[in-house]
Amino acid sequence: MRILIVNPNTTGSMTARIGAAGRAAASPGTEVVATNPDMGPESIEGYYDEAFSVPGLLDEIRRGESLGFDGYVIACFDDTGLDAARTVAVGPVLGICEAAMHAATMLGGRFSVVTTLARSAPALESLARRYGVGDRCRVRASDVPVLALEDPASGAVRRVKEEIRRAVREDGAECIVLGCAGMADLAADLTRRLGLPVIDGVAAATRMVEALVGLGLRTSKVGGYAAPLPKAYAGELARFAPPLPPPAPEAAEAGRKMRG
Ligand code: 5HY
Repeated sequence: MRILIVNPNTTGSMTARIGAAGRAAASPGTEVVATNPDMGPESIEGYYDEAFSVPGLLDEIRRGESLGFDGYVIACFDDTGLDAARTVAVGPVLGICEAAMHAATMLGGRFSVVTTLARSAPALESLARRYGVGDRCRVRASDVPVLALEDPASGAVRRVKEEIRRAVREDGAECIVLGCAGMADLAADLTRRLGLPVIDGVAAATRMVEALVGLGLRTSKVGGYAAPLPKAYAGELARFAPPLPPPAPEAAEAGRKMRG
């Protein structure tokens, strides 16, 4: 099977690390491709960035459909554009927050999310309530800008680890969820060092998408995730108007052949 992981921000180095985490988690025989839009914010830190990352994200999902991908991961901890992405995808689409939070509830009672900036925390608290785990989840911010995680000299990783240790001490956290796709490469080492599950949503979502595809399950199209209705879009957004062009037959066929 083929899984497309979309980093909705436009920082290629982050996409590369996200792709490596997804490939490390995937089963043999599963091809994982990581991509990011070429338009939009370099990082997503709050509601405004999140809004402007969605058009580029949807472009990548549409491209994945034309290439015949079987499932998708949205690799931003805000689960950016998740519902809209599900309306244009046939296969399963998982957000890394949703996947990591549900994994945490299967491994422990209370868990703490350690994210980047404080401004990102309210959206994650809202997602925890939406996913039905709000009463078991504490969200902490490590006061680290997203792109500082791309700079080993920034001290960002040290600050994240310090906040994780505080969460274990002060929250009674039984699991830790890494609250940024850019933290994906910290999970294994921290799990060993801290002696409790430290969950990276990129890996969790990749394996969960594999499971759903392997069960032959796809996104439901009988309700809110039905394909967008045809209508006109004005101005610079005109190219996003539904009906979305059907996957180009040769590209879709090529995609199916690549699946093997
Ligand atoms: C993420 N931002 O996973 C989120 C994390 C955050 O660009 N990728 C981003 O801080 O909201």
